[in-house]
Amino acid sequence: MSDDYRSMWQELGLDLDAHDALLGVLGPLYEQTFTRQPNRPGGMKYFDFVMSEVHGLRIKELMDARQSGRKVVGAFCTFVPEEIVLALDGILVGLCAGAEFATEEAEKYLPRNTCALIKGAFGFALARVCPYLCASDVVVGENTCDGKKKAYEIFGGLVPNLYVMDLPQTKRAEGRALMRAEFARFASYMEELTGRPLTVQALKRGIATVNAKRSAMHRLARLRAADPSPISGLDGLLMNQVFFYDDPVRFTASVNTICDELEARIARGEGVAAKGTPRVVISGCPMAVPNWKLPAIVEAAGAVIVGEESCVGDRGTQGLTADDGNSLDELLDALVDRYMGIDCAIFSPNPTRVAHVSRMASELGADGVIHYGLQFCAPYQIEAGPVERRLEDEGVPTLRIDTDYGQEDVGQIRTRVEAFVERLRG
Ligand code: BJ8
Repeated sequence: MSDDYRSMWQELGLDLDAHDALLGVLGPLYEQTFTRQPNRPGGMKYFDFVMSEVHGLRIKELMDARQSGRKVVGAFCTFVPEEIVLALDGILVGLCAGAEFATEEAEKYLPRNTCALIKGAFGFALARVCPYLCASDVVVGENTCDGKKKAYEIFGGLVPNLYVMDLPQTKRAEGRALMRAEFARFASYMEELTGRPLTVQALKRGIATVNAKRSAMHRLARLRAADPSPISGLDGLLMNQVFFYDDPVRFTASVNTICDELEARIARGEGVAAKGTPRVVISGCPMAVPNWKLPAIVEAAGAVIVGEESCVGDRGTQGLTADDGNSLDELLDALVDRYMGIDCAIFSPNPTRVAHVSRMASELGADGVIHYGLQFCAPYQIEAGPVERRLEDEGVPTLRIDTDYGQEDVGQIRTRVEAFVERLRG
């Protein structure tokens, strides 16, 4: 990354030494995890470039957009409706932290037994190493699990611009009504922030942009059903991660370009691994950049990951929003229809998630499912039981991995994953 960005980072208020330390780890980790994979599709070069500039060029784009009067909205969760942000000429970026940083500092604010995702977000904020956080005009926190809900009460004291969105815990009519009211409140807030009125035409445009982005990801997901798989799980995950950072129109075009290439590969019978390689779906907690720990272990053990039932994956990209409404009320209702379909474990009960994992395993021809839970994440760790039981009953082998962002348990996880892959081969 160019040194020219240093003055930009300084202006953003980053701690340059700490930020250098972070980039010093991320660069080699990316190189070792991604660029050395065999048989990568050529189109992944675009994603390598995006990642190499994720703290550089993309941040510069955001700053230039702010200069021209656009607003940047940072969000931690897939429930935040990008359609509304785009309709008001804003830009939505993901803020979830997929690495541990300044954990000791974070633990001055949070109990040790808080999930790594929340601790990581605090660590990045306290250490001032996240340019996305600093470049955001508003940071949207969402009251989902208890950990996030209570953490935002403290996080509000660490950042000057936190907006908290309430979210339902149930899919009943009352839950839907709450989401509808909160989306309307968010739309009003964004109107005030941007000084623009939300119009039917603008919201239709926002919906069309996000639908196109999700459709491209659906196309990618379908292509990953081929055997041999035309793309590795690591690269599939990377595209799902970049989904939250890149310009949506450019991202959509890049995903479709790669899909063209994958279609040609499939037609030639080419893949990243031999036909018959054990195929795995990963299900559970979101894996934000640069959380590549478990997928790297799984693919190094000789399996190929063919799908992610995760918010950084199929749970986040599933469904499209109907755009045939003729009023803001109708379009907001359609947005709520789409977002209520997200089967996050914060919903109780949450029966569609179990069915979702099962359907993915069958449609993608998976030989097994690995349930990934972050330690201290009660919603997903508890839901792992019903997911496993349903899949095992259907004859799909499962493995449960509970871990965090540390490297201490890598050896132990590798041993368990290798044994699981052997079971799948058998
Ligand atoms: S829609 S999954 S992004 S809430 S890992 S913080 S659940 S204790 S991330 Fe999530 Fe939105 Fe749901 Fe998706 Fe809590 Fe668990 Fe931590 Fe979690």
